[in-house]
Order: sequence, then C-alpha cells, then structure tokens
Amino acid sequence: MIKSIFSALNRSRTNFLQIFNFLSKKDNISQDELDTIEELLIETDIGYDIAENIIDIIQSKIYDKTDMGEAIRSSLLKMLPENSELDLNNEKTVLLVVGVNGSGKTTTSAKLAYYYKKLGYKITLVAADTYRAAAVDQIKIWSERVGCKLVCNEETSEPASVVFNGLESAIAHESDLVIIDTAGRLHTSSNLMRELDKINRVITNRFSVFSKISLITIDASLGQNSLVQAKEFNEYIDINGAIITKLDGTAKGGIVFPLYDDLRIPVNFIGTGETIEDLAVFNSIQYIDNLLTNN
Ligand SMILES: Nc1nc2c(ncn2[C@@H]2O[C@H](COP(=O)(O)OP(=O)(O)O)[C@@H](O)[C@H]2O)c(=O)[nH]1
Ligand SMILES: [Mg+2]
Repeated sequence: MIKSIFSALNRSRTNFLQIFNFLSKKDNISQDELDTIEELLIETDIGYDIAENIIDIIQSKIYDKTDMGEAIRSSLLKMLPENSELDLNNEKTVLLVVGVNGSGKTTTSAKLAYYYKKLGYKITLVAADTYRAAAVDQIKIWSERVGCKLVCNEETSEPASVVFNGLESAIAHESDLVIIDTAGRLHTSSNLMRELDKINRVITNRFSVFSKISLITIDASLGQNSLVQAKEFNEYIDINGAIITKLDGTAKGGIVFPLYDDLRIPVNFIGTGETIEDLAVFNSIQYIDNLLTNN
C-alpha cells in the first residue's frame, strides 16, 4: 500500500525534487527563478496560496537548505489535521457517499463496506443510484464480494425512498453501519443537490438513531477541477470528509492541501486501485514524506 502511494505521487515528487536540487546549488535567487519554482509548485495541484507560502519559506531560508526542507515539510504538515481517521464514535452511523459521476462513489462504497466489515461492523449497503440499472448491478456484485447486506429497490426511481427502506432494513437487521451510494449525474446540478438534500432530510428527520457522515469522492486526476466540485457539494450538503480516489494513476495529489485549507474538508481515505482492498486510511505524515522525498 505504501509503495502504491509512493508511485502515485511520483509526478509531484519529481517537481519538488527538481526544486530542491536546483536550490541546493544556490545562495541567492532571482525573481525569474522564483516564478519557475512557483510554476513547478502549482503543477502539483497544491494551489496558488500554498505555493506562495512555500515560496516565502524558500526566500527566507535560501542560506540554510536543511532548515528549508524541514520548514516546508512542517508547514505542509500543519496545514492538515493530525488525525484523519473517521471517528464513528461507537454510534450507529450512516456514511453518505456523494460526488460527481465517475469519481468512484460505487467502488468506494464497496471498499468502505469491506474495510469496516473487517473491523467487525455489521454493514448495510444501500444502492440509492436509481437512475442507471447498471449501477444497481454493479453494486450487487460488490456486495456479494464483500459479503454484506444490500438494499436496492428496482421498482422505484426515488432515491430518498430507497434510503428510507435501507435504513428501516438496517435497523431490523441491527446493522451498525449503513453506507449509501448515490447518483452523480442528473441533468442539472440543482436537481442533484435537491435530491441529496431530500436524502439528507430522510436520514436526519426520520432516522435520528443514526449519526450521519457525508463523504465526497474526489478523482485525484481531475486536479483543481475537483476542488470546484467539492465546493459546490459543500454548499448544499455539509461535507464532513473526502476520499481521494485514483491515486494509483497519474494524479498529482496536491489537492489534499487546498481541500482542507479552503474548504475544511479533511481527507479520511485514499483509493489506490479498482479492487475492494485498494483503500487506505489517509496518513498525512506518510503522504507528505512521499511527496517531498525519494525514499
Ligand atoms: N485506478 C482506480 N480506479 C478507480 C478507483 N476508484 C474507482 N475507480 C474506477 O473508476 C471508475 C468509476 O468508478 P465508479 O465507482 O463507478 O464511480 P461512480 O460513478 O462515482 O459511482 C470505475 O472504472 C472504477 O473501477 C481507484 O482508486 N483507482
Ligand atoms: Mg456509481
């Protein structure tokens, strides 16, 4: 698992190493050189503000390279919460998985079911993406693989009603954890958000025995675009955490920083492949070390 994050962050790490390598030979630095460094930083998806922060550190520590590396590392570390583990508080919990089409909601819902089942939770998976028949088939296969209960209702196209049935069934079966996979695309985002709001209300108004955690799946390969998407979802439903998916691909991974810095959305898990095992708890120290160093 550690190895796959390491290779995933290769593109960003190359930029950081290029910067450190360049700086190791310099005692002063021109504006042009700083601009080039800033471009390399922005390419990693960390965003403009954080790139500026790093530039300030570089300028102030140009005479002390050891200190510079450590200062950059600790400024990045300070930007993220210390503990990223999702706290289920020993309460009955609903994980509502939202995100744009193709970002990995269904796959991640199955991965989460597998992860928590291994920890001893009794899981109900709810297929609330009622718009595509293929979506229900896909999640059926996953739930069989995980070995957990699945609630889907092919007779209704009303996601909030599937959620209602799912939660009733979870109570009847004494599940501790309900994972709800939602749809990602309706013709307009306001329709999608209205529908998520309806699902939200069913959970909070009718099933207050469950505490609710809304998680967004973010396709890391989309870079800064995914930040815009997260912002939009966060305006309609309060997003509590994120799962960065497809970190095994060509993603740069810097998105983790502006996501928390701008939107206060912590990353709880990362997805590093297409099988149910390819999910790991996000670890900020490991992540930053993989981003900055070659070992
Ligand atoms: N490589 C890789 N592919 C992923 C990951 N998560 C999801 N996928 C793939 O992305 C595609 C869309 O995933 P899906 O779960 O159907 O997305 P949804 O539309 O948001 O439900 C599928 O082909 C998945 O196999 C990941 O962490 N790594
Ligand atoms: Mg899906």
